[in-house]
Amino acid sequence: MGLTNSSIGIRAAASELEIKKQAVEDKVVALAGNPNVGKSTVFNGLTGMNQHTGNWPGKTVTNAQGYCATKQQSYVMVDIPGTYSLMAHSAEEEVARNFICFGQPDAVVVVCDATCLERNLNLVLQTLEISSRVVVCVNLMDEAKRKNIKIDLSAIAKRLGVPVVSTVAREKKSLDGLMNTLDNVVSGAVMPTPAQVVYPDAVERAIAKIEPLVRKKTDSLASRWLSLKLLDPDPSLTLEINKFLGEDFLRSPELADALAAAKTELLADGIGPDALKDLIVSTLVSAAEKICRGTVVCEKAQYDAFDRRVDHILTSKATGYPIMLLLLALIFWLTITGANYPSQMLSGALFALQDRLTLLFHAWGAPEWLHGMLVLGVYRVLAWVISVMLPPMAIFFPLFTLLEDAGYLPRVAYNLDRPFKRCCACGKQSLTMCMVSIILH
Ligand SMILES: Nc1nc2c(ncn2[C@@H]2O[C@H](COP(=O)(O)OP(=O)(O)OP(=O)(O)O)[C@@H](O)[C@H]2O)c(=O)[nH]1
Ligand SMILES: [Mg+2]
Repeated sequence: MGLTNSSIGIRAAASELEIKKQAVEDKVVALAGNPNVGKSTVFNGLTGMNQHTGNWPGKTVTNAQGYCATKQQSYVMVDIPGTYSLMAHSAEEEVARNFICFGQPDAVVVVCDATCLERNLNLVLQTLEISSRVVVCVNLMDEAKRKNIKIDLSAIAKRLGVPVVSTVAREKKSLDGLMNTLDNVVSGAVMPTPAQVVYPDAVERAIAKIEPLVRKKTDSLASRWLSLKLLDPDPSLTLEINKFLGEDFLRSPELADALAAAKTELLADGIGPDALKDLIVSTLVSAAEKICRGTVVCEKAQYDAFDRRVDHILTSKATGYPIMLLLLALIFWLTITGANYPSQMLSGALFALQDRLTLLFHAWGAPEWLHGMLVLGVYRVLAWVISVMLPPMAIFFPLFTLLEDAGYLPRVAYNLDRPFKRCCACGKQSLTMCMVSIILH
């Protein structure tokens, strides 16, 4: 675990990453993907670093960089926070979106969860709208195998128009294929031709109206994607676009007029701002569905029936909350009350040793100030800290890890998302709060 001030501090998500290449020919690669799909595990496997990993979403909240090299090429890998889409809803999703959209990486690896590939393709399709140098890394293949899910990777690659590789990120050897493919993409030996999502006619007409003007204004951002974003404005994204381009490019009267005309036409077709958002999302969802049709096969149609039943019990209103409260209360009780016994034993033993040390110092004829400083100062404080802090941590963290391995923590995050949202936070922060409350206790 690598919880540092830079990764959890108040400015963590907002901080921008300065890419530090070791050599000018280094290629910058973004590791993007949905939360909890193994991006940091891939990153650690490739770079030998120790980014925070764990079985719940939202561990990585800021970008991190590391280095790796193949025989052909050296890379700066950038581990970015998980995001379900490029329409960012939280600070860390903004960090991810900003790096993919404006970080100008030489390639983007979109790490996907093989057990729910269709849902993950939503982000893949959005990334393809921005960059053509994309490699799709279908991770957690061992889990897919366990669930009897068969994936025809080459058929998916054909439909997406970009290379698709499979990995089991916990096994470093399986990352070789990813790096070979990455070599081919960044060297130009493989030229991806990304599939383009086709939106309903009215939206396509609106894009066509403004895209030529957008293209005239900038060639560093994908004009089709940018046109779509102008039709469906997101204030934080508009701000980033202006920052990137160094101008408020909507001030161009020609573009502003064309945009107003396109929006009026959309409205005439009955497509207001909310309907446009829905249309974009539903088009992406059905495109992902089409790609997975026939290429992702679950041999057991009800392969996840048991998981779903357990999920329902753990996350439904009637049973989810009582179970969660009981479990968390039990863990806190075990940690707080249970720790009293080892705490007492430890403090008894450590303070008995303090008396011995005092006798020893007196027998040596050590001056009182030395005894006061070393025994009554340094040793006593250490003894207090160890006997108070060690037992609760030794109980809490293994129990928390047990819940994590069982996959229960994402359910806690899900259950608490709604109440946390009311306080302008999100459910996954509850997990950090649990850890912090034990540390503070
Ligand atoms: N079985 C299996 N587990 C994996 C694999 N790759 C990663 N994991 C596990 O999946 C969990 C999530 O991995 P992370 O690397 O933390 O995921 P992430 O995408 O960085 O997550 P966020 O930063 O929260 O978005 C961890 O418990 C990993 O050990 C894999 O190929 N197979
Ligand atoms: Mg991560």
